Amino acid sequence: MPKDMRTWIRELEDARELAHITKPVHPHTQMGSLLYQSREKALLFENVEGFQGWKVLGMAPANLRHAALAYGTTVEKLIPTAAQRALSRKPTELVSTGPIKEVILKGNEVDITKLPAHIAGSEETPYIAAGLMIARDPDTGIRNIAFHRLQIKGPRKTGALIVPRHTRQILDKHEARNEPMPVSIFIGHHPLYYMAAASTGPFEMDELELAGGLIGEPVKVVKCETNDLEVPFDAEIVLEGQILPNVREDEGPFSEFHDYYVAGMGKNPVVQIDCITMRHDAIFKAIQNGSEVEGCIFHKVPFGVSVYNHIKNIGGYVNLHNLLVLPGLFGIVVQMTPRFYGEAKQVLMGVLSSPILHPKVAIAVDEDVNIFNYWEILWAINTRCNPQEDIVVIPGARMHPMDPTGFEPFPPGGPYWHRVGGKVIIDATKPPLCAGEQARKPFERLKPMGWETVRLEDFLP
Ligand SMILES: Cc1cc2nc3c(=O)[nH]c(=O)nc-3n(C[C@H](O)[C@H](O)[C@H](O)COP(=O)(O)O)c2cc1C
Ligand SMILES: [Mn+2]
Repeated sequence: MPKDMRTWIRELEDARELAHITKPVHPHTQMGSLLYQSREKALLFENVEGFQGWKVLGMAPANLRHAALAYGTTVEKLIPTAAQRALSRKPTELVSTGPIKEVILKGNEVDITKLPAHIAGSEETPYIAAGLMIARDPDTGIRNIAFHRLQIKGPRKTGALIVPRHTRQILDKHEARNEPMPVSIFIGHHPLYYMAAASTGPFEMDELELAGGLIGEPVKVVKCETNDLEVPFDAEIVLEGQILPNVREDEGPFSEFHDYYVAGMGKNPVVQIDCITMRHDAIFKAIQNGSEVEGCIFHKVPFGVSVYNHIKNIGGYVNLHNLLVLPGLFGIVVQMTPRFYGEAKQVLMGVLSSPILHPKVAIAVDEDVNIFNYWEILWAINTRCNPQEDIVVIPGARMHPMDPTGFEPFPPGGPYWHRVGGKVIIDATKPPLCAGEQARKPFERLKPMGWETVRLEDFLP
């Protein structure tokens, strides 16, 4: 069964996870606040003020429970399951047409200011936040897909934030030749496409082939109208265009994943839009960013997967159970059963040094700590960590360029944008298996008398 945004809306509906908002909502003044508040339910706005005829889907996923629904699993099994699925790839299948070609607007017919893009934060202007940008390496022909925030700057113009990763590398090649970089941006699809796009792996990884692996069948693509890229045939909206070589304009501010506005703003690249293709009843996709809202969920799963698959092979094999990306996205807690002295520290170094730039605080806990309960993580740090040996600070490491605690030697907009600062590992595990029962005994958690047999609910009125 193909998966698209329509099947996803039905999945949410069937799981009673979708709220239909029929009262009028203005995307510039009200939608951001409603999305930010809706941590439990996905929202389908059916009456979008000022943009008649449009519907907008947001907070879908609103939380890890929704993400687990998209993967067909539970929150507890989400990262190990998604990590396994991320190893599979399916080549894309070219088809002649699809719903994405129902409406085709070119040249002066293009007006992206008519899209119901919302204003996310109180200091901002409208952004397309759910656009997945496709670009192709001019030397190898390898396709890359990534999220890039797009600030609407006119009927055919957006700004774009491009963190130095794969898209940036492809842009560098075009700019060195002073040639525009063709891009196609698809908006609105099943969340597994978004998860694939936010995955960071080797440069050769085609994220649409990964999306095929995640949905369990090849992604069907159609040719674009104005460039030689291909896009999913069943997306809601596609913007075709080009990034103008060596052009930079002010971009930002924008609500970002860590709950701050000042993130990457400055002189950033500019996209010229040449064509829009879409479904005749296209549904727009809003993404609210900020801590623990939709934008974070699209980070937490692919980042967790990438780090999980990276660390599970450290030293040949790690008794790794699970991990969780913490609020703000700069922290990761790993649940493992260390076998050797120093093994947890070695794994935590891997957490800080994976394809993912964000991790700054890496914490390891044992299998008896529920990582989905922050109370338990703090308990483990407080009771199983001896700071003089279990906390190590690594100064002067490359960190995420939006981490406000870091020093920024180069600003955004260029290939060397980064920040540098400290990172920390916190080993909150008890003595490893090799230490033996006697060494581990003081760390055995108490069990109240009658545990697991005497249940409170049987005694309550
Ligand atoms: C909601 C969301 C928004 C994002 N916005 C941007 C962005 O504006 N610019 C950017 O460079 N990366 C952004 N990212 C991160 C990239 O999409 C992600 O790191 C991706 O893996 C990069 O792909 P690449 O490694 O193929 O370049 C965003 C990720 C998510 C989940
Ligand atoms: Mn990539």
